[in-house]
Amino acid sequence: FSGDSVVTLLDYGAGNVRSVRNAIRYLGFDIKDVQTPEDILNAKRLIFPGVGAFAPAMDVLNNKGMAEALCTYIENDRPFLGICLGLQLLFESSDENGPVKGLGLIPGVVGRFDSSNGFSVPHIGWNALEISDDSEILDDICNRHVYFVHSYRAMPSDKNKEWISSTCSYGDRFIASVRRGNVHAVQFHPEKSGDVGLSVLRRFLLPKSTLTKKPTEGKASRLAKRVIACLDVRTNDQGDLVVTKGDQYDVREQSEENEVRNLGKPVELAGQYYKDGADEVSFLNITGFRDFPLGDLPMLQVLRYTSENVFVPLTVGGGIRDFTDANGRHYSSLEVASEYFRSGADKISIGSDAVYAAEEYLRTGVKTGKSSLEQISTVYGNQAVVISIDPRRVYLKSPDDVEFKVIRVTNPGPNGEEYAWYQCTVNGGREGRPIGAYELAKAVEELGAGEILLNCIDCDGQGKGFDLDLVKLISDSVSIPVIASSGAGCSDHFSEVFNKTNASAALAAGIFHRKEVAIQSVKGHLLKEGIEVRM
Ligand code: 1PR
Repeated sequence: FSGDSVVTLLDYGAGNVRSVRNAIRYLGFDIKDVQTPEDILNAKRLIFPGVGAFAPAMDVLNNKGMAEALCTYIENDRPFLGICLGLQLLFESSDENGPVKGLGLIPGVVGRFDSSNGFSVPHIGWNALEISDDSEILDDICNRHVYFVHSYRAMPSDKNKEWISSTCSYGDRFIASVRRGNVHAVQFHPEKSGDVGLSVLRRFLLPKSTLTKKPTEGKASRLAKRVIACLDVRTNDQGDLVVTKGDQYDVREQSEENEVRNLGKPVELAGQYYKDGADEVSFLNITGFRDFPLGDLPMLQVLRYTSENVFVPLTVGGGIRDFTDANGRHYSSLEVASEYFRSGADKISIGSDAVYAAEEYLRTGVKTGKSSLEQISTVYGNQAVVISIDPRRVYLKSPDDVEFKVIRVTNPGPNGEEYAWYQCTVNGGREGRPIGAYELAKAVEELGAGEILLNCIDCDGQGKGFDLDLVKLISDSVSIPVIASSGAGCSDHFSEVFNKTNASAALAAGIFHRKEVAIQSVKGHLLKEGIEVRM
């Protein structure tokens, strides 16, 4: 390694720091991993992307003698950048599974967001900052959004005010970044904040003299509604991994050949959507329920390649469950998820397995901690676990016809039915289960899900708009963020779902793949309608 192009990275092995590595390499730097406390003391510049939970992170730092080295390094005003938990650990203590003692360099206690004031927890998404004058590495952000994902935050006080370089408002006004001399830490994720985030890293890594201050642009003021591009991926009949798209989950052409629809290559399309301004990209491995995903190496490869050039959050779903292969080797769902995370995913999404877990939880009232959802959220945090719900609308004559949550529908059914319930399905919509979307959403929230991806089989691929009755029902019932999905056909459908429901994000597939509407025009439309988006 030649001195100036090397960044020392403190990765204590508790989770996925692949995106930070990718961003550092993308900016032209080499990475030296910290192996011993001396590596910290000898670093020219150190990046500390904290992942996982506070207590295990402090345990590792203490046990490896790194806590002391970090304190010495920071007290000597050496170039440091902490990210997310890498900011929180600098404080005196955290309430996360605690109180747990932190490094104690900054006065204050890290506490959980309060969801009782109507704000979804975790705080997931693109938010605006209030930046102080001498923030330095934040100079390019100006009035643009950066990406946050966390349930805990540090609060400003008289005792820590000298450290604060920016704050962010989400229910509370919390500390978004700190700075003292050459020591910086940010609560948001620069490696997931697109161009704006890369510029934060660049400002930390490059000598000040090579940087100029950019003119102010953008008008971020609060949490933005997210626009997500979704890629349903599967192997076609020729054995190639393709992006496909169904009509009500049927992905085969209505032709004699009955081929799987091929709408493009996953890595290329994801890269395109990133450039077009997608706030997140989701991959759903739609045949994962029958194929074992770790046997599906192309999908892992897709994630690896995509994450090298796409610096917004990536979600991957499909086939996350326990599995025993033909040789009798058992893989836990946690191993499957870990492989997805190692390959570049920021969040994983669980469909079928979450339905079984919720059914069991509702039947027994016991949280076993053994379901894929519980295990993955315990290890990686609930912000990393999305539950994908695939419901089908079932019309009813009377609200008393079923034991599940029934709503009065805006548009009556084919026989004039005024009511409906939303039946959950598994295996890509192939099997209906005895549980409704409402019951499922409430149960998975209790089991530790961080977000809900709410599809609707009836609306999928129809281009007639989201199922507003369903999105309203679910987004009013849980305090975790809800992503509305299925049915977007034009920009108006996005403003409609944001104006009429509490959805935090809206996801679309077909209209983007077929280039009917560009992501930027959806966002331009939302902006004109007074809905905050990241431009
Ligand atoms: O059950 O954990 O293996 O996960 C399987 C995952 O694959 C689930 O998230 C499930 O939603 C998804 N899936 C399974 N089969 C299909 C299919 O289409 N045959 N795709 C499928 C679901 C729904 C959305 C779609 C939106 C927007 N796709 O992701 O992208 O409906 O489409 P639109 O904008 O074109 O209307 P597991």
